[in-house]
Amino acid sequence: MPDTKTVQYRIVDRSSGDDAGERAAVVAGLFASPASIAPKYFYDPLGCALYGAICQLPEYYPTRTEVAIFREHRLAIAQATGMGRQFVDLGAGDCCKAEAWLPFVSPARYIAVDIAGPEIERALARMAPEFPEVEMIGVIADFGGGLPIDDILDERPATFFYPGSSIGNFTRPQAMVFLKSVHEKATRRPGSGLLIGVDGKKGKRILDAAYDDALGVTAAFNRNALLHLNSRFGFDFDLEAFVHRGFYNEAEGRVEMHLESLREQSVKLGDRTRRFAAGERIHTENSYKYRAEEFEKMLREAGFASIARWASPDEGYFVFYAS
Ligand code: AVI
Repeated sequence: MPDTKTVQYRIVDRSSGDDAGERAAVVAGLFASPASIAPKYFYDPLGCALYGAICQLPEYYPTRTEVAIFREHRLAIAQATGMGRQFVDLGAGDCCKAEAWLPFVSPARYIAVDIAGPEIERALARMAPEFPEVEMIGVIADFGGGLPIDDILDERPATFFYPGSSIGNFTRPQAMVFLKSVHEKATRRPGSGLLIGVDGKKGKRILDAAYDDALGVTAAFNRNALLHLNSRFGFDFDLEAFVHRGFYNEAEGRVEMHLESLREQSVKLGDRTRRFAAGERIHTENSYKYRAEEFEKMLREAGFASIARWASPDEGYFVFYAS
């Protein structure tokens, strides 16, 4: 008998579809000095799996710390956000973090937004039968340049959920643009708010280890960006010729990840060739860390007037609900 169960979710593809434009932007980033690769290129299927493994590493504390805050304060946070709303999961990935919230906030709609299409599709197929009363929508989008969901949201209040300290992967100006755009969407739907996880500033030893773990999973995650670019755009990066660097830059208040060329080498980027000197780095990610007051100030600057905060016992990780 064929499986006749109704599909209870839909996927909206808001990815650019402009492969040539994307490729040109990647090549321009690689030819710049210093060279860079946008962190979105971490998240092909293998990169998503590696990120899942990172979240389980003993050194990588943010995920388990945030989960512990959510567990401990579940009812108070659910009370702050309210029930029966639209629950908008930004950077949803495998949707596991949001899944734990659904029974407590009983949303009318769940909207999962992520650049990794196969990942959200798999997650919604898994979740839809568990929550038949919730309308489920997956949106494939890179929301670094804005949140393309105005026509998907309806007029009901929305909880914008941005966990995992992903806000740290934006520069401060980009983070402000993002917070203002969420605030603007929230204002148009009274009763809405932003539930966000933010990693705090802490000692260099802890941060260095969190982004350069003993098993080398973060190194694999970083180098996989090269593998992804090779398969997506036909480049010929030799993965063994680049080494992972991940460390806390205290002056900038951010963890930086780079790929460092082990020797002088040439890489073919289609019809152009990029020469790398020994020791030259490709900057692949920033992960900004914030003091609680610093981030609260940004939320106020973005227009949020009411801010609740929950912290880990060591005050090293924060969850805010801003409305
Ligand atoms: C997704 N993001 C919040 C992670 C972070 O901590 O900046 C990505 C990551 N990079 C290395 N490890 C984890």
